[in-house]
Amino acid sequence: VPSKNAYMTFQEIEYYLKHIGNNNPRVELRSLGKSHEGRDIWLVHIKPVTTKRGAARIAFSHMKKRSIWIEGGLHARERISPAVTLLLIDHFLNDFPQDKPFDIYIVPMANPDGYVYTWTNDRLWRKNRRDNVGRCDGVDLNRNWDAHWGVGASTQTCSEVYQGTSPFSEPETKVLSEEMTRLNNQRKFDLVLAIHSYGQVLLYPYGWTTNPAPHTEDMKRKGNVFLKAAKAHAGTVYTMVNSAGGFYYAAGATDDWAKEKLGTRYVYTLELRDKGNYGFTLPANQILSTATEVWQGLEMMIGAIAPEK
Ligand code: 0X9
Ligand code: ZN
Repeated sequence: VPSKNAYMTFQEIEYYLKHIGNNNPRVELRSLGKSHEGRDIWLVHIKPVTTKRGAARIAFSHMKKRSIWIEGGLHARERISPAVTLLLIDHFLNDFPQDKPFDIYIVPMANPDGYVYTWTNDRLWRKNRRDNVGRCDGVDLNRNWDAHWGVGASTQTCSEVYQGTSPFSEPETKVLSEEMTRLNNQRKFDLVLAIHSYGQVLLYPYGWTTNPAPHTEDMKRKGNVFLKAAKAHAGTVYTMVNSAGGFYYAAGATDDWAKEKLGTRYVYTLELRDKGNYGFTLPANQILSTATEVWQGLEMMIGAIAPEK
């Protein structure tokens, strides 16, 4: 079980991932490729299985299959994101009804170099560790996706929202997008969720324009299911807004790319706790309750999404 009361180092996270990859037959652990500094970008695939036999087993194999993609840790300093994402793996394995065939794809640590850097050098580092031509290092990986790249982002290497030299210039976004494309071609994702912090906000696309994205009403309806179920655990209030309208304009993010290029119906960026009191340095004693409320919200939301055609 991943740590519930302390933030794990990258080494500890890798150790844990390899452990579940080796010990759980439902888990397939794969490296999608290497980060700029050569660390693995791990994908956890939780496969659908049923313990049912006979006719029920055959029925299971004929049911409409679902797939979900969850990205954590794209921004280095948002330490609660990988912490929660790792605990979600545990919930999917232990608390998720196995009566429907779901493929769950989880990347708990999308920016390992940045994460390590927050432990060794700068706790509030956001970007990856690209060695830029120019004064400062790092590219904002949530401005580097090939979706209206260049809107609401910076061309200055020293900026916190530096977009990089071209869409998918960074190995991290490149390997993530390639795997997402490959899987989405096999079977369209039902839900793509990018987990960030902070603000307690569930954002729906687009971030590059206030023009409504396809299926906006559906996203809002299912988003409300999340908010309500998440609040039930510890009373934490999450709100829901459109990225560009209620937050700020920013393109080149995972969510807009999934919406536009993959055509995913349900796409969200979730900003976890808190609302600014601790901000990115959320105390570790809030990991467990944050993960629990997110799980409860997510479980209900998936339940609401799944019956649809
Ligand atoms: O700015 C971001 O990348 C996200 N917020 S954060 O504070 N975690 O950095 C929000 C991204 C929302 N989506 C789009 N703007 N497309
Ligand atoms: Zn973020």
